[in-house]
Amino acid sequence: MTTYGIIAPKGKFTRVNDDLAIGATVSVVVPAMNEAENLPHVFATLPYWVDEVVLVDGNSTDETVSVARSLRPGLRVVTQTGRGKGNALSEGFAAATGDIIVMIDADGSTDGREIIRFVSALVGGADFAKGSRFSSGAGSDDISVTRSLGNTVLTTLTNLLYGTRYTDLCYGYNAFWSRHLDALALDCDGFEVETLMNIRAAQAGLIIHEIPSHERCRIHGTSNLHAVRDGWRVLKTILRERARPVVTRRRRALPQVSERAAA
Ligand SMILES: Nc1nc2c(ncn2[C@@H]2O[C@H](COP(=O)(O)OP(=O)(O)OP(=O)(O)O)[C@@H](O)[C@H]2O)c(=O)[nH]1
Ligand SMILES: [Mg+2]
Repeated sequence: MTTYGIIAPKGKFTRVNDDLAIGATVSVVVPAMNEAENLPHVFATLPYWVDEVVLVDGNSTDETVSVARSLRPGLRVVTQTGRGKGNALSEGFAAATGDIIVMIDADGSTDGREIIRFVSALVGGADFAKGSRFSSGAGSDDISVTRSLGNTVLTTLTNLLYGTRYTDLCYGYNAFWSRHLDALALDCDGFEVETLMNIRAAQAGLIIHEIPSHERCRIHGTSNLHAVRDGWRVLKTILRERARPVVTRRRRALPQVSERAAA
């Protein structure tokens, strides 16, 4: 058996298959608001080796919580105290206990069978594994022309302002080592949360890998996203973050030999 991951902070290894174990535990955080009909499909795609699933309930008025509990004994349920997907994710991340945190949606658009790609990138050296619907090998059954255009403009602006080379900005499938939660310092409420994560991960000097992902259509129900309202929030986030003082964790360049000799 091959073991990947040089650090096993909690001394636990997660066996992914007969040939592979990783030295880390994996939590999956799922924000859900009225997704009872979709959860059976979503949970069915989760790999058996995931250590913990945290469902963050947005005060659903349907059977989201009871359906989720019946599907997954041992499920952890967090009832969010604020409003919006950003608040839900912040509270879910804070509750998660895994070394690695993966975020997926509860509407059936993100496929749990892709989690291995994200986890592999992290144990292979990335700090932050960022899903993309537009990188090579990726796709979307769901995105409209208007949203695609808006996403392209916002992604390009982010790349120009922050020196990143992202191919996608507003996608809800990402994963990271939980030790970087402080660097992300999430403090937003709405759908701008992925943008904020992507910008702060870059500003903190994290090693970011884009992971090709195929976005599917929401299976049941209607989207909570409003393109204009939420696009505007994303734009404000991109511009506002420029003014924020940043402490990067990028290593300082090694001192010149002469400086070291003089020390
Ligand atoms: N807990 C919680 N979950 C939310 C909230 N808003 C959205 N979500 C969840 O976040 C995920 C993404 O929300 P969607 O409404 O599908 O929005 P989207 O995926 O950005 O947009 P579409 O591409 O149109 O589906 C889903 O699992 C929602 O149930 C909220 O206020 N609280
Ligand atoms: Mg969706």
